[in-house]
Amino acid sequence: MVLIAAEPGDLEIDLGKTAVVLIDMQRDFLELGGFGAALGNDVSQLAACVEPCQRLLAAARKAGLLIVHTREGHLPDLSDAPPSKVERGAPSLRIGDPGPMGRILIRGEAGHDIIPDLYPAADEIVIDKPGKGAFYNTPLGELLKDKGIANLLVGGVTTEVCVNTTIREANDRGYRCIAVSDCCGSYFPDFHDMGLAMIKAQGGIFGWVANSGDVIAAIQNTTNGSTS
Ligand code: TIU
Repeated sequence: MVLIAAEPGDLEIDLGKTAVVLIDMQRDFLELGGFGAALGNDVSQLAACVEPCQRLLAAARKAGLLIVHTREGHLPDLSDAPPSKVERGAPSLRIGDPGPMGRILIRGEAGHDIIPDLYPAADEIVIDKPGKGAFYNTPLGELLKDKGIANLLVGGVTTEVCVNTTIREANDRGYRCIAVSDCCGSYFPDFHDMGLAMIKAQGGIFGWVANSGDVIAAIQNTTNGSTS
């Protein structure tokens, strides 16, 4: 058992029942020419969470934690993409359109892949998801159940969209979710802050929020974790 300094209160968890879940750290969201940019977003806003995610991943790998990466995207024939999603808004490129990194948000295309800095190791799990939440229409729930996982350390993009949706789905399924604050990123700083605030409000209505320094210190089972 380790104690993680968190809000709204410190949390004691069994690391043997804990997984790191990195949400959608894909070129389509973090790089120019992908889905995020096509929606009109400033993708440079997401760069700050990459390095903390690298540190979290390194600590988790060293400690032997279960590591799950997710990717949002659709089959080439768009059979798993609701028209209401494809037709939404007025993006410069729609899901399935050809872009500089291949077809936008389509599995197997360059843009759909995870950024090189956070590339999954061969033994890590990669969950392809058609929705914003990582449990909807994916094998994630069964997989976590099989592995006896009870706690999720969650980072990724974007804080208020896929990270929040996944944490809400996980919370309803009985998982203790800890959003690792600086490992999450949003195109909108205000939404990032409120996305985290909503998780930890009301006594932790969806879960807990902790920074990567404190989480990594707990994983390493040290006591000098209060860095920021
Ligand atoms: N647009 C936006 O903020 N996010 C997404 O569409 N997907 C994820 O958050 N991964």
